[in-house]
Amino acid sequence: MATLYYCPGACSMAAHIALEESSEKYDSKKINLAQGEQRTPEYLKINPHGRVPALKLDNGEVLTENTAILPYLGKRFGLWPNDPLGEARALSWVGYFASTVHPAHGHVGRPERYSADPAAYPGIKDAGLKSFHGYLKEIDGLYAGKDWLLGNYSVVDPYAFIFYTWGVRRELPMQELKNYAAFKDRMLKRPAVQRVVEDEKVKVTP
Ligand SMILES: N[C@@H](CCC(=O)N[C@@H](CS)C(=O)NCC(=O)O)C(=O)O
Repeated sequence: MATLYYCPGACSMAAHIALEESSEKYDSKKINLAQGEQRTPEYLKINPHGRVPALKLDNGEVLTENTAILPYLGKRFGLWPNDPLGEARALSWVGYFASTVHPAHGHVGRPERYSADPAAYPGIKDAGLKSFHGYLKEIDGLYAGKDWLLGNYSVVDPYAFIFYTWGVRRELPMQELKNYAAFKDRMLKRPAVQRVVEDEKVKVTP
């Protein structure tokens, strides 16, 4: 049985939703990031990067990074396009979310990674929040006229859903993003998403 290492409300939520969407049994282990559990020797043996998500497979091998875990789960559970161009489009969004949108938010939550000078933190956080908000507006535009980013529901959608909840957490005016808010409501109609939101106690509205 696969085991997901995750933290409530973190970017591991997309993999959590994908697993919950499947009919397969899986195990899950909470890693308390606020208490630094990701840096314990025990967890670093699982994921030497000291981050969630990590997915231990049935054969004991561990996959790390959303860019690997989400396509893997998507292909396993029919939540991934199966034509070459569709797959390239999916990878394009997963890459963009992981390498651009998520790091913008990282500036808000972890300014110490970007400067040794605490006096610089407010400026880093402010710039990160502005960039992050700009990316959320872009995602809002992506969902105009569509239920799901790639046409059919795929692992890319739970990934986009996470950033909506982070916008709520940062008190950004998320209701102004009409397409994104409607997408969030569609996500919340899915029983798998409801179970994960309940388990992770995620705030989805301002
Ligand atoms: N590139 C990684 C980033 C993972 C990541 O930064 N996860 C955050 C939670 S959203 C984390 O584990 N943070 C703990 C820390 O920074 O110490 C991925 O996309 O999987």
